Amino acid sequence: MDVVTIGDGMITFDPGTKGPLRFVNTFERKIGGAELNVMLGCARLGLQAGWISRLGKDEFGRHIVNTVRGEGVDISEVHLMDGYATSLNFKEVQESGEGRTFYYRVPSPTETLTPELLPFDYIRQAKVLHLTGVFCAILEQNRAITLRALEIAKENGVIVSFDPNIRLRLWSKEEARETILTYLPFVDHLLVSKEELELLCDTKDEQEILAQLGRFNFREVVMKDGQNGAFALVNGKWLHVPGVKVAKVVDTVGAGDGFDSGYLYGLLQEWPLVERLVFANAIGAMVVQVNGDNEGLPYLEDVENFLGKREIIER
Ligand code: KDG
Repeated sequence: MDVVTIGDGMITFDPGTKGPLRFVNTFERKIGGAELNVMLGCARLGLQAGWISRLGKDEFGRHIVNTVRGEGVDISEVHLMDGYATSLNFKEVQESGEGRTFYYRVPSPTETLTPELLPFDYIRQAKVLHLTGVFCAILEQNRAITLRALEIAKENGVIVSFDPNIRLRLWSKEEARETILTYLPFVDHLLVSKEELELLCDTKDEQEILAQLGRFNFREVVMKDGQNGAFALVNGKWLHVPGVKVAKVVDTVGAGDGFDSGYLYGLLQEWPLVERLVFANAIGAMVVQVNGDNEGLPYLEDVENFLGKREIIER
């Protein structure tokens, strides 16, 4: 495996109309989940991606597994659990375009995972372990699983990338900070947003943030900044790699996951930092032009085409 992850997967219901959810009568059924999105992105780029998960043994669990398998993600460590319902996520879109998310994880089937049940060899043989803050936010017991996975990776020379992906609908700022700070000593590549960095460091002061980051042993810290692109910490200073402006932003959900998949692809090709960030920015820009959490994740040739490196003749 090039990259493996651990996370919940969910059915995402997109409303057919705008406005309060109680008046929405039709929904489109899609799939989502931060870690799952990253693996879909990696698989579309041609990486061998593996997903460790637990879903309900129900029609929705089967649908997710079939879709993910069809996309080429390894699902040998995804199990459908008797007596559990697959997690759901209903989206509400207000007239202004602002959205709200309603999670139904009652509880998440990942509740059946324990540190002892983690597939040791599966993690050990991977080149990269990619984890995010969503998995540890949804269930308190998942925090020990995350820690165990990080230990396995470190003990076996697996590169660790981590995206805090802080969802304040899932946990408080304090809980997120306290938990994620215990993971950072294991992290090689931190893929974070500016807001998350400020939350984790509990300050907006740039110098203080740099000082706090300096206490860890990161190989790379990458700060994602949406349409503005990304920043990487090089010799104590932020190096800016501008993003790609898109004519129309349709849906920003999943853009960060797309960015992560591009970054991981570049990392595994051993590309220089700037090339990695240009590629990752391009994927973020492509994802926001399509509705859905993962529908806009491109194939490799699509990114090359987007970046003007390859011409695709459409007709
Ligand atoms: O990053 C996008 C994800 O957040 C989305 O696909 C689903 O909200 C989600 C979650 O909790 O993983």
